[in-house]
Amino acid sequence: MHYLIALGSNQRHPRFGLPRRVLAAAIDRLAGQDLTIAKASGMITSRPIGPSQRSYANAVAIIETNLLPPRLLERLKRIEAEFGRRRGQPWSRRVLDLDILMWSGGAFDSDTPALTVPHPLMRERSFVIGPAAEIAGDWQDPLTGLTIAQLHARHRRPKKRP
Ligand code: A4P
Ligand code: MG
Repeated sequence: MHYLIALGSNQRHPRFGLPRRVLAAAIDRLAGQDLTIAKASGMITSRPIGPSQRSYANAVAIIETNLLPPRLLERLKRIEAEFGRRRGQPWSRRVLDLDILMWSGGAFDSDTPALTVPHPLMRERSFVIGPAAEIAGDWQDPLTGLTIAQLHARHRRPKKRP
């Protein structure tokens, strides 16, 4: 199975340092016996969406693993916790956020744990779609039928004035 995952950070880590370093360390930490990193995008600095004022470092990665979505989510949450992320307000600043964007199995939805793939906000977020277009342009969004390259092109098109 292939997954596209998103990484974000807008707070430094006491050991790893600045957000970009945090993302690099998270990619290292993800790789293991049952999970390989197939590709990682370049890192971008992005303006924060939501209440937190600090800019984010963002990146995406393609991983290969036999873990099913709920098990992969568990793994991601464990790594977030290890990196010292505190559960608090949603969208608050964070050392590390790991989201599942897409997987090769199509759509996936469950209540326990709460998990929706493709990630519902993925299409609107340039900080996700930009890096994703770099390494997964041909992946197709099962909901809209559009490829990531097409979603990316939509972002770049100037918005029409009302
Ligand atoms: N969940 C459901 N679907 C998924 C999925 N596909 N991947 C559930 C991961 N998790 C999923 O997430 C809340 C719950 O969503 C999880 O327990 C899981 O069961 P969370 O990570 O605990 O909380 P959160 O991070 O506050 O929410 P979320 O939805 O991850 O926040 P977002 O939407 O990621 O927003 N601005 C910039 N520039 N860059 C950023 O990276 N990130 C956020 C966080 C806001 N603004 C940002 C950025
Ligand atoms: Mg998250």
